[in-house]
Amino acid sequence: MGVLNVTPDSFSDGGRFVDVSAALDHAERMIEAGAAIIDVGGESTRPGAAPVAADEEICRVIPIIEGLVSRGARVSVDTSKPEVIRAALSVGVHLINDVRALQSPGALEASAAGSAAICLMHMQGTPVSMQKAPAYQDVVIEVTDFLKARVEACVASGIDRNRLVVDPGFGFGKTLDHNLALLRGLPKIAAAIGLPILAGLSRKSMLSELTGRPVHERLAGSLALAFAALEGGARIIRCHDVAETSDVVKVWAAVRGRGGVT
Ligand code: 8Y7
Repeated sequence: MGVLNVTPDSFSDGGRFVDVSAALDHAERMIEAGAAIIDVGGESTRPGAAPVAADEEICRVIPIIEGLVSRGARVSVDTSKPEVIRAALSVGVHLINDVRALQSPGALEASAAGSAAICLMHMQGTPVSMQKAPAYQDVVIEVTDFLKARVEACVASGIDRNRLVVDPGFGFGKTLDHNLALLRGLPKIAAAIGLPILAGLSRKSMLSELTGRPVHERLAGSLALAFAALEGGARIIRCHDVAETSDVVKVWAAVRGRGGVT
């Protein structure tokens, strides 16, 4: 899954893809480099980022989703808002990627009305507060229980279980130790939930703690984390550096005798 930010304030690609044709070109390059899914986001979850109104988010993401769908790409929308979910479904989006796991009022109903896949992510707190003092008794158990409960809420709303993917939400209300515990706990989470796992670790600040490097020097660390996530059972890797991450997936698949992964 390649990240396509269409926000003027995203921490890593901020302001670089403002017009539709530039965004589509970047997506095209990610697809050529091996991305199976393009994740289009119009609101940054970075702490301190300005909130975006639904109509503004729709203006940012819908032309790009439409363009990508018409080119035959598989497209994900990174949003929590029911209005954006409905608009994206109406232009044929394939996956709803919600860092709030459809907990915003109306998001569950909006998603249930379509047939797209859904990624339910765990976050402790809100994007503004989440890194202030993340605390858990047992992060693996708590994240697993939360994701299970959200899966059940989806099923109770009429969403078929086979539409769902879960994500522990690396960096969303987690210290370095929490992130590492979740990475080690991926097989346990996968076994407990029985759904595909998506992992987003690309360029995240845990790599600053581990390597001391600024955001654009975290490629090697990101690739190491991608390999670790695959080893733990993750089946979708959300990343910025698609060509390099795609090589990691190919090498991992060969090492583990899982040829044919695309
Ligand atoms: C994730 C994500 C971000 C993630 C899923 C960033 C939108 C921050 N991270 N969605 N989104 N999982 N499912 O560093 O880890 O890219 S935004």
